[in-house]
Amino acid sequence: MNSKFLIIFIFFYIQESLSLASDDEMQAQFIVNDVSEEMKLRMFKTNTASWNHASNLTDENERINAKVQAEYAAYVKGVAQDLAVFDYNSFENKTLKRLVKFLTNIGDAKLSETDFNDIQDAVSRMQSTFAKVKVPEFKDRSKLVSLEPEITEAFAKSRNPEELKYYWIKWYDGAGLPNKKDFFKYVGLRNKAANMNGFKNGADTWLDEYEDPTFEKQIDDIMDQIKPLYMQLHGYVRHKLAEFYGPNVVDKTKAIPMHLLGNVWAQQWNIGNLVLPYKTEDPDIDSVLVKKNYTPLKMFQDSEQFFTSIGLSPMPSSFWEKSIIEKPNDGREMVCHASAWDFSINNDVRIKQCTRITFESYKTVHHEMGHIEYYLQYNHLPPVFRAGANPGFHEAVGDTIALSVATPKHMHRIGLLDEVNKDRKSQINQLLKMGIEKLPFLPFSYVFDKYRYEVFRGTVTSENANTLFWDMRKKHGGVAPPIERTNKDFDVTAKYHASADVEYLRYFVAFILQFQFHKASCIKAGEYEMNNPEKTLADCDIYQSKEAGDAIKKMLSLGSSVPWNDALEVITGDRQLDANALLEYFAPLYEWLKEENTKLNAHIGWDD
Ligand code: X8Z
Ligand code: ZN
Repeated sequence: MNSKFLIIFIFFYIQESLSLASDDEMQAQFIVNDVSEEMKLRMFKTNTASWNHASNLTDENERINAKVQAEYAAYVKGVAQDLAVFDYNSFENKTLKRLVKFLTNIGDAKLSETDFNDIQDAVSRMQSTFAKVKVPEFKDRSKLVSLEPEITEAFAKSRNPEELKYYWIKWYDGAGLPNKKDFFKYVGLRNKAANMNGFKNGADTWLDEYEDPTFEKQIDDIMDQIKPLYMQLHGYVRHKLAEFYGPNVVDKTKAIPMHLLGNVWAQQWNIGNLVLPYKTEDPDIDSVLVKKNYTPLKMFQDSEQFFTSIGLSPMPSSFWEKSIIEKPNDGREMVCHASAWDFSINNDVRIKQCTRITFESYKTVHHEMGHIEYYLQYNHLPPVFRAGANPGFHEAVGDTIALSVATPKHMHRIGLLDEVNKDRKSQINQLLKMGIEKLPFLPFSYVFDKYRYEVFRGTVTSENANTLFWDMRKKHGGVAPPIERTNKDFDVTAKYHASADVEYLRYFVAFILQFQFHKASCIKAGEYEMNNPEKTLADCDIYQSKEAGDAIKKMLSLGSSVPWNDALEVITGDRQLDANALLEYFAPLYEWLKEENTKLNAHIGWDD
């Protein structure tokens, strides 16, 4: 084609594509562009107010934060009203359609000003109450201790059932009942906002983020799929605990008393030294970290080093200046629960974490840095698309990296282990450590939101709230509180995410997804081959693999601009959440547990 014809062709082509965009679409696009710029500045302001409050819980900071959040909500509401005139479903441009859909689905901002302020106040009060709980120390009752670090450490280290029971009761009493009134107030207002946005209730608002009407059913199916493996692990752990504590503390056929599982909520069991089947030469990583003089800073530098080794971004210098990586020692109250923040402009990203020198905390550092990498990879997108493909994606990134970090191969590479023992005993021990970290979390996270769905849906009421919570924890997880809890108690808000209004299904999704991401990255890194005992999922370390890093980067840089199935396909080739990668990872453990439980004559399941 000669150049004159080419120019005429291009001219007609442009005319044609322009005519495809209706006037409505052009107008909507104009508003959206404008909003994107303004929103970034406003987000910086609201996130700054939240950060100032969360890192210093004073009344003054709470007041300022509430005011700034209300201003932002009014702005978002105005934008949604301007865009409400368009029927975005008729838009040809898919991206624009998605942008307008997100900008008009505005959650609590839809409420009246009074209701908005009320729900904000209720959540803010719950979060502060949770963060400020202090309880008398077990040994010296004149001294007060907090969840982080003292109570967390007692659960991880103490093997005195009386001490554990004492802290359990003090903690749940302190962070539970005082928040009950605000919790139900918040539930009522969230349902009201849900109705105003066209949803049946708050449960549907949360589930909407997964953009698939069958999602709840898919989660139920995954629970069923992993149940046989979980039951074997549960039976084995209970048997070992019964041997250690004796029949007066642990009954070999009933739900496990949860205070013995190494974690305040028994969500991830931190009792490796009690249940590891084999005595080996492998050292305990907690003590290695201490011996090697690890500091919180060194942990964060290690994590950054891993991410950059696969070609992801280093932390900007402001990250190191503005993050809070240790619990401040100046008497101020702070939300210690770890979090990662995106201030939306100037590459300002930060982590706030009360880091301890333990392997558990080391893995949380990677978890948090995974959030930061997501922020950095999608910051070219308009602000409404700066989110995980679904909430579970955001939670899975750092955990995927931590799966590599936790391999003996990697720990040897970075000097945490002097040698790697490849014998079967070390391998089973390693899989069991991973098993008690990952598998109990599935029924825990499943129940945590199933329960809150039932609250939003009205089946759980203020009258039956507490017994139903523990009934569900027992039914799905086989764990029980150390003493009988009644409806005079209220225990769900003793977990951060219930007091702080954080949806929790995201973590269930992340615990399945991270194995899908791990498998896909391991294949790309040449570290995994099906049926090759030299290249298993449990052994794979994607450190320094640019191929794996590129695939992860591609997925992260999409943010929420496309449905999550598309983002998943980019890295794994799958379009669905799928527990098979997790089951494959743990397959040798499953076989071992079945054999061992038969030998031990361990009971499987739990009686009522
Ligand atoms: O809350 C978190 C992170 C912050 S997004 C520390 N996690 C859940 C929890 O602590 O309950 C990570 C795993 C589950
Ligand atoms: Zn997280």
